[in-house]
Amino acid sequence: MIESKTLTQFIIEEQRKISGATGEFTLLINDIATSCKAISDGVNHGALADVLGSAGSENVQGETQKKMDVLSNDIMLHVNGRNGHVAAMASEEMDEIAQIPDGVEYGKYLLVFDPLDGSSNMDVNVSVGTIFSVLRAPESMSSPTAEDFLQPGTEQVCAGYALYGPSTMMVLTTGNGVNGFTLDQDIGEFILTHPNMQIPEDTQEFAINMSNQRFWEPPVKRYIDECVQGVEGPRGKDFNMRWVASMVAEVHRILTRGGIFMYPIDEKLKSKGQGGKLRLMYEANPMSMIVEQAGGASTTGRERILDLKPEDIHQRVPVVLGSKNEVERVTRYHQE
Ligand code: AHM
Ligand code: MG
Repeated sequence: MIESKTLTQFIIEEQRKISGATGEFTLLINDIATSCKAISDGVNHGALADVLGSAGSENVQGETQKKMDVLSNDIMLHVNGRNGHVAAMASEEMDEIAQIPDGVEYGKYLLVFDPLDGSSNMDVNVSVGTIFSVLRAPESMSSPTAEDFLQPGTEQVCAGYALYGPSTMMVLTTGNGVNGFTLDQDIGEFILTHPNMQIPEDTQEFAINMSNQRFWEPPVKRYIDECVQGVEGPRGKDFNMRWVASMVAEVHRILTRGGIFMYPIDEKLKSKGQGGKLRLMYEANPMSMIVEQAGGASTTGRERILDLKPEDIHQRVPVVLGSKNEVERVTRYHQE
C-alpha cells in the first residue's frame, strides 16, 4: 500500500505539470471521488439499506426513478455543491440545472452527471455506475444558465465514471490518457491500478440490444448481420456478444479487452420523437472522451460525437463506440 498511488496524489502530480493551476480542479475531483464512495456504499448495502425499488416518482425523461437514482443525485448535488469548485450542476435526474447553495462561492467549473446509470440493474444486483463530465464555466460567473452548459464534448476538461461492480472503480481522463483506480474499501481511497488504459483497435465482440433489431436502420442491420454470420460470412471470423444494459459496465469491458458498443437510432426511437436513447451531455460525451483518449473511436454512425454542438441538456444521440477499426466500419456502412 505504501508504494501505491492514490487518486488524489495522481491528480496533484498532473496539476503540477500545468503552470498557473490553482488546485481548484484537484479539489473538485476529490469531491467527485467522495460522492462516488458514498454512492458505492449505498449500492453495496442494497436491500440492507432499503435502497432497492422504485422511488414512486418520474424524472424529466418520463422514466420511473429508482430510490437509488434519487439518493445518488442528492449525494452528487450535496457533496459537489458545497465547496465552491462548481458554478452549477446538471443531471439526468433534474429538468433544470442546479444552482449552488446560497452563501457558497461560484467555482470555475460546471459539472454534468448521470448519478446512477443503468439503475434498472440495481434490483437484480448487476453493475451500475456514475458518469460525469466537467466543463469550464464562463469567466466571472454569476447565476449560470442552461445555455452555459451547451458546449461540445471537445471542450470537456475532464470526463469519468465510477463503476459499482465486483469492485468499485473510478476511471477518468483529463485529456492526457485514461487511468483506472480501484477503491480500497479498507482505507477508503481510490488506488491507481489501471494506468494508461488502451482499447485494442480490433475486436470480435459486439454489444447491442438485439430486441430492437427489427427497428434498426440498414447500415446497423448489415453490420450486425455480418458479425452474426461469423466464419461463414464476409467477415470470415466468429463474433461474441454481450449486453449488460449498463453503459458503464459496457464501456469498462471495452476499455479492458476491446469491443464495440452500439445504441443506434432506430424506427422505434424516431416514432417517439427521440434522436437516440442515450443522452449526449452526461452519457455520450464523457464516454466518447474516455474512449478516444484510450485510442478508440466514438460516432453517431454519421458524425464524431465530441464535435456535436448540444442544443439541450437532455438531448439524446445515437452512440457507436469502441475499437477503432470496427467503429470506422460502421461509420463507412452509414456513408455507403
Ligand atoms: P439510464 O440512464 O436510464 O439507466 O439508461 C441508460 C442505460 C444505459 O446504461 C444502457 O446502455 C441502456 O440504457 C440500456 O437500454 P435498454 O434497456 O434499452 O437495453
Ligand atoms: Mg444513464
